[in-house]
Amino acid sequence: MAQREDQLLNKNWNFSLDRDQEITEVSIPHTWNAKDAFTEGSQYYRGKGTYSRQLKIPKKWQQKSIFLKFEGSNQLTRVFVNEQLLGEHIGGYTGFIFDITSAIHAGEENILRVEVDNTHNNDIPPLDADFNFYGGIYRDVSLIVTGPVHFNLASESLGNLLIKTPEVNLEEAEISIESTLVNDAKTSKKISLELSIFDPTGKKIKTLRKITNLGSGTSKSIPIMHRITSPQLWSPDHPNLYRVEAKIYDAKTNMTLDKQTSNFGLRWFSVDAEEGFILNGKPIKLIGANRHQDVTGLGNALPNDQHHSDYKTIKEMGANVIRTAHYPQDPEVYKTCDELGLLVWSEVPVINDVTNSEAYHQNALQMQREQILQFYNHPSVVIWGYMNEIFIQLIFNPKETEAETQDKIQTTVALAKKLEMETKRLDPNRLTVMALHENEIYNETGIADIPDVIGWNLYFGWYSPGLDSFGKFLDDQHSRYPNRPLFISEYGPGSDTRLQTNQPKPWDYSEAYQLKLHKSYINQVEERDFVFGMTAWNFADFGSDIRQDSRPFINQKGLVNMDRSKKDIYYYYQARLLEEPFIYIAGENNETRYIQNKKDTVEVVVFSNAEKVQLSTKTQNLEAAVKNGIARFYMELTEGEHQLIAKTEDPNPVSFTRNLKVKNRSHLLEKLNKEALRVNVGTHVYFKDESNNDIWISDQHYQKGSFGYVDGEVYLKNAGKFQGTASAISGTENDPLYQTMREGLSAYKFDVQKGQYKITLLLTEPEYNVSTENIYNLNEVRAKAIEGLRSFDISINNTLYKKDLNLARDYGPLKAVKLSFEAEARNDEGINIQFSPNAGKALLSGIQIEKL
Ligand code: GCB
Repeated sequence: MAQREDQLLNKNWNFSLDRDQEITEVSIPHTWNAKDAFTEGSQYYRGKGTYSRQLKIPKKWQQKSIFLKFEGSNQLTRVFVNEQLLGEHIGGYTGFIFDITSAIHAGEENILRVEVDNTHNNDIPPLDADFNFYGGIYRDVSLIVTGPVHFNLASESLGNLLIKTPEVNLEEAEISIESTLVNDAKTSKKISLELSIFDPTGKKIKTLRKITNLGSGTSKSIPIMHRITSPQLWSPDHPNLYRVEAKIYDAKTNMTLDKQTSNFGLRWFSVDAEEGFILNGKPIKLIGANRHQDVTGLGNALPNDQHHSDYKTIKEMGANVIRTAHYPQDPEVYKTCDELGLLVWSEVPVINDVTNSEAYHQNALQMQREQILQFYNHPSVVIWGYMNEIFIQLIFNPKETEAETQDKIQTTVALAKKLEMETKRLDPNRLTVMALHENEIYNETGIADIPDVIGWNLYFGWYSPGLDSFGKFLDDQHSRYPNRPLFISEYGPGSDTRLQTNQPKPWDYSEAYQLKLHKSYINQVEERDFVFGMTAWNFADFGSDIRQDSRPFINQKGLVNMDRSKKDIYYYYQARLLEEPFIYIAGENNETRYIQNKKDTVEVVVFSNAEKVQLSTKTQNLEAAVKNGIARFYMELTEGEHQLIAKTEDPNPVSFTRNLKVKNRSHLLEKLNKEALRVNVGTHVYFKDESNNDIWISDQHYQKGSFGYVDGEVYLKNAGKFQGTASAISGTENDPLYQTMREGLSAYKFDVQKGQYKITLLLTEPEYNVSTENIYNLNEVRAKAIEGLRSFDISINNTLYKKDLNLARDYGPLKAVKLSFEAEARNDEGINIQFSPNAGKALLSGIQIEKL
């Protein structure tokens, strides 16, 4: 039977980069930036890569039409067949199909060559953004073979039948199925288009036919209308999917020439500036997450399984919405969201800035057309987005003249209007949106009035101070723009599963601060019906080479890590959002807890959606009420191991078990012959070294009989916003250990018993500007600049161990420096590490003491 053949063409490609011409064999999905985007000291390669392979075309395909389909390739792609250029595609996030029939030799080996270029290009969005623009053919490639009359594949819609559902209600749904047919045969053809419709149970409910004549070399668009009575509606709870099977027959021979299928769903929705989102007549608060498309080790070249499992994880969190920030994602994503029941805001990557070039505007419009036409049929998609924080560059890098500023504003607003019009022209039934950063410019310029709804990316409690400022900001916006439906498109702090504390603060990257912020935001959104939804930034940590943070080159605002291991906050969302009984003891990465005195309690945090929960050990059984998904217990636990069991009550008891190890900080010195003592100096946060599970405990002030700093202060950066430097530290994976420090201290003391000790100091020079600024200066000038930097001597028990330690001069700024010394504690003098400055202030990031 002659029908459509659709084969993946992912295997056996030869690949080389322009940079070195070295040829390797690769499989698609592929990117050349999976490693270098995370490598210290290198910028990831943005240039040209070339893929090639042979393609045997059987003789029997002589009369066929043959196409190459790319689901996504970043970002400028040229396709050659037997050295003939067949097409060029601009933009890295939508699919494209080229008709290669004319260049193919049937019965022979043919050569495919694909050039992909991810060089920065001023005409191609995104110009700038907080994520990596990984280069390569990073989504599936396939070969499609059809009869000479076929659905129009090489178009912006990739041959997608457009299944429109202009009117849906409880009684009936009006559908219109639009397809475009192309006749590549040498003669005109009488053909029959047959559409079969299947209901969500798979039962065929209707067959529609249309007979038409198609002249040679012509194409025709054919809309077919139908009404479905008592529709089985699509919703997050009931993701019912209908299916259309479309076939083209030769009306004379009855031979099938081409065939394709598409799912679709029936639902209606609207949004109200007071009541929020209404789906199938019922209000539904949208809560979910944003999602980027990269994973540890793979860059953006993910297999479909990974896309699927990400969205499954998001659904299992209890989410009902996702935002594909900041670009259209893999077709598998939309399919998965349809099947799982996740509402989707999908957007094109017009981010941070635009240019006024016609080419840039056209490319942005083209991306939006491709996105809409390619993903049109997915009932999950309810919102099309087209700009993200589009004035942020203008705000942070202001123009020199007022005329330039006005010019930028004008071209941006003009592009927004064009994108809005084009979106509505293609799809009047969905909502339009843009995401804004916290600035009045969007109101002042009128750009915020262009789309149907507004998404605010709000980082109160992180980039801007005050968690409560969030609600105030929303109330103010709502009172000034009462008719504007509001969504919180981004919010969240960076967090690092290696960093733990019970006293969370902004910028400490602790999991506890992430919990504090998200809890507060969910509460504030739930108090406001006029906010129709929120999507956390971000589902997962993601690669961004411009980031420093506590894991350099990674944006750490994920609810899960970049390798998809879950952070505590993921489980907190489950407690807030799931309907089935749920319980979880927080602290997957915080299994060792420290007390100071025997009577101190250990805080145990339980997430649950029950009203109250019980927590028991072998000897205790406590109960606590749950508020906002959290029950906090303060338990007296002796030193050693404890098994904790958390339970909800009948009628639906669920339980969770976690083992905790309790240590007493005041016994750590006594135990030095068994275990080294490590302190994360200059911070209230505990740090766990993932390579060996060593814990560097929070810092403390020295008291007789104990250990700690004698004086000095916590090193603060950016007017006190950061504790420590939020810069990447080279030469270590343990950046946070070095980033936080104490400055101006004269001594760090351990009141240890007599004996031989090894003391290891962790140090880094955080003031990177001073010396790098002078890097191109004459050596003499540079040397002078460094000379002026801090220098100090280190003594232990009054013996000089290190003279004139100038970290910038000796190692360079932001370098991990580890110095070890051996010293003796005689009698009961203990170990006293003394710092005396020659210039500037002494500092210390970490300290370890071992008994020899
Ligand atoms: C934003 C941007 C997003 C960034 C995020 C952040 O507002 O839209 O692309 O990654 O902030 O983490 O700073």
